[in-house]
Amino acid sequence: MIDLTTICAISTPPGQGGIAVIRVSGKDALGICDTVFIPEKNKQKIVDQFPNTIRFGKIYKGEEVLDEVLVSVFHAPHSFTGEDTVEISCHGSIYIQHEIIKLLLANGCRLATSGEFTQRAFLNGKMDLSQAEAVVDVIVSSSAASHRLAFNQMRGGFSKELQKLREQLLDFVSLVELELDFSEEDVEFANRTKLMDLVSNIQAIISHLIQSFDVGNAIKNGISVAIVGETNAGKSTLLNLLLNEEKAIVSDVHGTTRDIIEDVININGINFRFIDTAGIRDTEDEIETMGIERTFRKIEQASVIVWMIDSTQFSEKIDKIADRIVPRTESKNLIIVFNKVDKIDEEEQAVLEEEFLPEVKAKRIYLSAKFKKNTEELEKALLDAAQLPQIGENDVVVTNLRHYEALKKALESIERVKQGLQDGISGDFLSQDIRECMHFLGEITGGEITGDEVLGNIFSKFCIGK
Ligand SMILES: Nc1nc2c(ncn2[C@@H]2O[C@H](COP(=O)(O)OP(=O)(O)OP(=O)(O)O)[C@@H](O)[C@H]2O)c(=O)[nH]1
Ligand SMILES: [Mg+2]
Repeated sequence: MIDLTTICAISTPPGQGGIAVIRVSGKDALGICDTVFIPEKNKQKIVDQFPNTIRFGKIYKGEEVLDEVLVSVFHAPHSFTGEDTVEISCHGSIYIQHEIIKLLLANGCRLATSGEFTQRAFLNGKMDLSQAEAVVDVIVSSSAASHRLAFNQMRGGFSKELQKLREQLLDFVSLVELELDFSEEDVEFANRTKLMDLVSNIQAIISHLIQSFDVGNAIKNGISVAIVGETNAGKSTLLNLLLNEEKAIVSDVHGTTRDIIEDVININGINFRFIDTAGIRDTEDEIETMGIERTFRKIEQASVIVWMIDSTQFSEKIDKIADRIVPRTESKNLIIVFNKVDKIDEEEQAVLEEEFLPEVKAKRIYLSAKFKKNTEELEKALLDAAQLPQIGENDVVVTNLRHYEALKKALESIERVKQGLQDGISGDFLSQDIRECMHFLGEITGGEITGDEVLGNIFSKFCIGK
């Protein structure tokens, strides 16, 4: 059931800013705001104010003027939520913001719950669920790539793709079900080869969307890069260099880093999540051993591995570490970084270039983390290793785990349809599987979600005021 109470919340970030925006939405939004706002010029009420206009005036707390504000008015259904909406832009004082909210509550508003404005936009048909979810992604996007994906999804790019799929499925199921209606006569309206083509096409589109999740996830959450290697190789120095901040402790004591340290930075519009790890060595120290176990776990989880080697120290010890690192990086991108090249001469570097594990396929960089030499080359190697395809404005890439799960279920159903066609199973079984596939696709856009609990769960991830 749609709750029609008028809701209000501060939509700008918590704390003090230049200005703050308070949003009021619901059937009494205009009237409630009239109880606290008096415009500067004529005394026209907000309920009489033209929609999509802004007025200057004062907010009163009883006789006292609380603030000078701007009030923007939108009429249903032409607002974000689809309801009558007022946005009050006030000065950014925390006191003023809270006082205005208190006044609105006293005059009949209820405080909005997390994501309630967007939830209403969805319930009022202003956007489908995947678009509503993209609103959050747009808000939190922190790189050009994640912004582009989220924005495309919010504008309905993904929804259109799903709509096309559903239409194809509908064509398909209609043909199959038509046959069922005439089952006595044993006719075949749907040419089996044509059906097979159709189902293969749908399967390919769904698979493609599923595959895009790896890229989408990497863009949204950052590409994970584990910096690993022997103790004292300069891993923490490199992390600090990349982050441009003294995040990790650096010292010439072996075994300085014992836990995982990570942070995200943006290189050329792409977010990388760098993970500094405990140096690998044989040790009796219990805590250090636990740290090293974590290093190996991070190697498993990360998609790019930067293996750091102290160029001045490479010896038979390296083989032992190589045995522990190289087999774990087979399906990943490995970058070998020879660090501290400021301390070796050209001849020594040539030996490294020729003799260091020639059989291991990896990009090799000769770096001085301490003196910031060749860092650009490393950044370029990282961008190459990220292997992100160029994403155009209209490309659809799945970034949301819920969508990914639904697509996987849709794929299972469509694969059953394909198998069914091959096995010549009867039309009613085929139609059941096709309808199931449509159901899972519908879960993504929200058309097939009925439970309040599911919706509540999705919108609870939003912040209040959105
Ligand atoms: N000459 C030179 N010294 C460096 C370079 N990079 C790091 N160092 C020094 O090497 C020592 C170890 O650096 P760290 O960054 O702490 O090494 P780590 O790999 O994090 O070591 P653990 O945390 O013990 O595994 C420090 O004294 C650094 O100043 C470099 O490029 N050249
Ligand atoms: Mg360290």
